[in-house]
Amino acid sequence: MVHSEERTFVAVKPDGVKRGLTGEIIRRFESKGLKVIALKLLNVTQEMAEQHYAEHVGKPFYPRLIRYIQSGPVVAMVLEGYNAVQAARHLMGKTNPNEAEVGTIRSDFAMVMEYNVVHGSDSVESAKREIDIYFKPEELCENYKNMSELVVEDLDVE
Ligand code: IDP
Ligand code: MG
Repeated sequence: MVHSEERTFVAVKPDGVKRGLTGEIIRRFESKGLKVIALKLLNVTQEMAEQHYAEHVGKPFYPRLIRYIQSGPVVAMVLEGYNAVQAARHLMGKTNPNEAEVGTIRSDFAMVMEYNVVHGSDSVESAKREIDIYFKPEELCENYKNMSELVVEDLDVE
């Protein structure tokens, strides 16, 4: 990983997987230039769900959120790249699909806040925490380069 790169945790939520949107969602992140360095389909356990959404304990939508993330398999991934956290959030759009900008994943594929098809970390610290919930260190593949790294290396030189 070169200096200006960071990592983020992204997941296609159960509604996205069930609707067959996994490929389309990954394509958008890849096309942007983000590099997939870990990827798996899994069922989220109660313990993982509670860890992932610890910040939302006590909110009215919390019980539904915990049920939702366990309502089918999710596709979890780690994306690496320049400004990865913000880049992924920008592609996803706002939490409420009806406020998300047209052209973002949530605007294009979701109707309501409860089922907004994709998760993305909101900071580098959250990303580290969430990656640890979903992946073992050895599941991250760090030993290959994608095209966007050439751009990042150029930026680092300046
Ligand atoms: P984010 O996913 O855009 O980071 P958060 O505020 O972290 O949004 O909320 C986590 C998830 O909880 C959202 O993606 C959405 O699925 C759900 N959620 C958030 N706020 C609400 C709400 O007001 N009503 C119902 N569901 C919500
Ligand atoms: Mg969040």
